[in-house]
Amino acid sequence: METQKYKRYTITAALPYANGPKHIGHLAGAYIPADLYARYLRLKRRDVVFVCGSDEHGTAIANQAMKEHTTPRAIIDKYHELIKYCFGKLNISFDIYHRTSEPIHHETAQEFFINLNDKGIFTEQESEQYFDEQAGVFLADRYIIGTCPVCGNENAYGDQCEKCGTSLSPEELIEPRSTLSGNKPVLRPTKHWYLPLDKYENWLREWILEGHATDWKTNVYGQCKSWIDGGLHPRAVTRDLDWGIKVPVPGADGKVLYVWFDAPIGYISATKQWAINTGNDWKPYWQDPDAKLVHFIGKDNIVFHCIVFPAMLKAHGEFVLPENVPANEFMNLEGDKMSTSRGWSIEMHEYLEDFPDKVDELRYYLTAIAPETSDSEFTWKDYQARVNNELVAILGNLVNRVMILMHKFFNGQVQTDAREITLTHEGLQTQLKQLYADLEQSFESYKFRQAQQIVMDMARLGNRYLTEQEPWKTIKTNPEAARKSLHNCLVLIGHIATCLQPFLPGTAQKLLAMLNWPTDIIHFDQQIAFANEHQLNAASLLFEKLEDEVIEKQIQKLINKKQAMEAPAIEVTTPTLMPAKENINYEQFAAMDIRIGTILTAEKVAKTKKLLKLTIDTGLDQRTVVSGIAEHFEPDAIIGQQVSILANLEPREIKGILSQGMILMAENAEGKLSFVSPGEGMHNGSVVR
Ligand code: B3M
Ligand code: ZN
Repeated sequence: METQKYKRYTITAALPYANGPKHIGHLAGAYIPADLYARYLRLKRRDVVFVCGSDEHGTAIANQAMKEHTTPRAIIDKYHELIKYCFGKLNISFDIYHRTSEPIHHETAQEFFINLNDKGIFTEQESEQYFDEQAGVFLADRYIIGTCPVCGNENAYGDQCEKCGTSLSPEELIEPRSTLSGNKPVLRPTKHWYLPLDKYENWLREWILEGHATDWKTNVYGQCKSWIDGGLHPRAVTRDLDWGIKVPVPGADGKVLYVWFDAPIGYISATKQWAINTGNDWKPYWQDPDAKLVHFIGKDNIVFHCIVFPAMLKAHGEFVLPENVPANEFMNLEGDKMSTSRGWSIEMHEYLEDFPDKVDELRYYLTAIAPETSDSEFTWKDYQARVNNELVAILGNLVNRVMILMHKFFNGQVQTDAREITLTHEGLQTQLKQLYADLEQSFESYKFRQAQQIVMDMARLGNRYLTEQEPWKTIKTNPEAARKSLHNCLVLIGHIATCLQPFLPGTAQKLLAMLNWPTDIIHFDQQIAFANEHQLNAASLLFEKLEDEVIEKQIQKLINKKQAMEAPAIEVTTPTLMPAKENINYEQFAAMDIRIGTILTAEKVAKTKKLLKLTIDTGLDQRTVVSGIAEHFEPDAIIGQQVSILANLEPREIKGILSQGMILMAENAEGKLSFVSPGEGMHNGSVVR
């Protein structure tokens, strides 16, 4: 019996900002490791809740709304859906993917603030901040532009000059002006609430620097140490902004909670919502000392998860503290930093569009090169090599050989009696046992790269054993020996399927189906057993070899994307205004079922100039629509776009694709197209009439 210190596990993965698509670097940094850990714990029959959701407040959202000439609400609705869709497709097994715009989160964050405020934790301080007198609001840094004191760029932002990269504060700008009115802003006193981190310095020193010196990763511990040693200062937890959670105390009109105050509380609200959905109680997962709280994040979030949020939890007093924060370093791409805005990235949805059937290949590679101790690097060539030389040549090969031989020699029948449910080869048995022990040890210490290698070692072990035993030879001289060795291989494959579940959940399911085990999850302590005369299913290919062309195409695509980002395309136009049409009656109009939907995927239809193949979430379903807009929009640019769709248009086949409905477009006299998109808060499935 293993002794367990913790009764339940609360696993969180950083809430991604819903201000744009997320790339595979994010995936490797937080979401895959968190998923591996959560899946591992479930295989160990531990009580786990795994939560995440979209971070929908803060200037990141407001800035993106400004960039896209739309509202923050439209931005979060669009990107929340896209991000959630991608995580689902990538098999990230969240128990809930929540969002911080939900009322339950607003309430939870406000209660938290009130709790600390009532305890007298905060200090209130006045400071001077730029105010736009015409718009009547305080200006967040991004809403102020002016001349950069370093390079003279006349359009530098209050927080950064994008030309020379210098980070700035608004007071440094020469001739500042408001982006809202264009006027010169004035400095006005404003009051804010501060969390006095300085008062928690001693406690943090003890809790982290003494308490977690050996179990936290060195990169995490090191960052915490330099923050604490550098001296902690009070941090404002409120902002003058109109997008966010209202500060729930008198005298705070026009102020919202700082996004980093509300976002981590989002983990708690997500757990609350999960508990409501599933009939559980959320409290034990956050307040019971037997609960182990683990935050999975990227290294840029360390200070908030190791210092600020724990100080908030400590101040509140009723919550457990994170037991570990296994933050990862960054993953670079083909020799450069990954960046969505510079176009040097592989976005999750881009990968899924090109490789919808290679989810496990991506999961495998991202874990194989996970930036656990230092920055790592994704290259398409290395991805190809890992898939071909490891997944295909080691794992796929073992399974393929064993299945083929079993079918060839024994018609796929496992003839065994109940005594032979375990490995009959002692050497194999001992080695496997050791590998299991190492595997669990790796998981428990958050070494997922190593853990995955260990599962591959199981496959290597199988290949070696098979080569040694040569059942293709012994079948002629000693069929019983052939049967035994193949049987041992099958049992081993059963163990591999079990251990693969966290890493490659789709592949594990395929293996279980081949072995004809009718189960959706195999726990670690479960016996690998075959009934007498057990019949194996037909073998299917686990992985395909990746050809050079496929890889070259991806490298080219990356280069093209970056270039397109640097020089935006000019649209071709053909002016003519459509003449008025004849009247129709109301019934004819009412017969049309027009809905609001979101574009989930978009790709060019091969050998056509005009057509895009779109997947639309109509609220009713997800369906394919072929649309003649390819000359007007880049497929990647319209993912997540909300549109109006005529949903009950007779489906028809276009270039061999069944198109189910039509996207409504506005077209001006110059032939420019635009989507017909709704205003705020229109969810997919909303009716247009
Ligand atoms: N949204 C920052 C990020 O996406 C932030 C994380 C919040 S976790 C509570 O990197
Ligand atoms: Zn500059």
